Amino acid sequence: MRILSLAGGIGGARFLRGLKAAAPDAEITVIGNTGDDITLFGLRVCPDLDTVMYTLGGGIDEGQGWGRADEHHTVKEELAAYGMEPQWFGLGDRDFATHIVRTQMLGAGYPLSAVTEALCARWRPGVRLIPMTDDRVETHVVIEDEQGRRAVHFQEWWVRMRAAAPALRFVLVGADDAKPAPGVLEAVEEADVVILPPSNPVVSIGTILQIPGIREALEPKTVIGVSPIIGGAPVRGMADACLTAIGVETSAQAVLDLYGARLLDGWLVAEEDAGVALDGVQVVARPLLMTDVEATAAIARATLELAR
Ligand code: GDP
Ligand code: FO1
Ligand code: CA
Ligand code: CA
Repeated sequence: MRILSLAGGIGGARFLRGLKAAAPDAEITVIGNTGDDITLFGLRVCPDLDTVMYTLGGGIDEGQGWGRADEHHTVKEELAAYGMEPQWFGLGDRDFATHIVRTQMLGAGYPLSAVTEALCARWRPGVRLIPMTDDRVETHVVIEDEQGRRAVHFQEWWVRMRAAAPALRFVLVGADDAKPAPGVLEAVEEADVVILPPSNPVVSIGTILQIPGIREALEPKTVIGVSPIIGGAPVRGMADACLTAIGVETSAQAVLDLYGARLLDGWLVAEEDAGVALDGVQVVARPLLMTDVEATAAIARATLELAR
């Protein structure tokens, strides 16, 4: 069986670990979000691609959910000693090596998809991980606070401000001219089932769907989504701040309505959200907490059953 999944960072990566356990013989392709990407100290950092790669490859800091296990921060401390900014983004020494390899390859002319494949040759994530696009796109956030109205990089809003400044809107800079990375549309075409994992519906899944051609390619496929919102709140992170910014309520029903019946064929909600419904979409209520790999595999099995 060929399974295609979109993915953001932590939510997507954890779901994929369960999916691999649930479907060990499946060929899994993952389209990763690159809207979170940022250039720091001259290095290109791709947080969501790395979170998927490290989580599935066994290198993730499990407690934190992003970055490397057994990490040290000597380089960060030394940069800070020079007064280098920003100091609000925590890059570890082991993680730095990934960004150095990536930046060197990008500088030599390799597209991000080829760079990601090269990095995955080390991590062997057990899935084919493709960035949504090789073109440079970045999510910026229009905010308004004491300093007035301005746009900041998504990471500055998310990490430095902890999403405290209300977002007026998100802009995926570069999206209009971006093309799906090589292999993306082919993987969609060949997929027996497409999964939208419980990733952020706005700045992870919503971002991937904004790359021209991807949403249109997905619509005719069998697409099953897993709600990242349980009982009116995100399980972790600040997805509520993102949903509010685009005028969508933080509920499993509202995210279902946002994705819509043109895209979705099935929607998994938590048991406390039973009753959520939309014409043309089959809704099933199941335990949706990814507490461990076995619980997550059960969620993944439920998505595959819904697809049948
Ligand atoms: P990020 O890029 O690291 O923010 O990760 P994603 O976009 O892939 O996923 C973030 C979303 O995962 C958040 O909105 C959470 O609500 C959701 N999430 C995290 N853990 C769980 C869980 O155990 N169950 C469900 N259903 N959603 C979860
Ligand atoms: N998230 C944080 O909250 N603080 C950080 O300092 C931070 C550093 C970081 C470094 C590398 C990386 O791959 C991810 C990192 N993240 C950090 C997570 C990252 O900001 C994610 O994009 C967000 O969790 C939203 O998806
Ligand atoms: Ca992310
Ligand atoms: Ca469909």
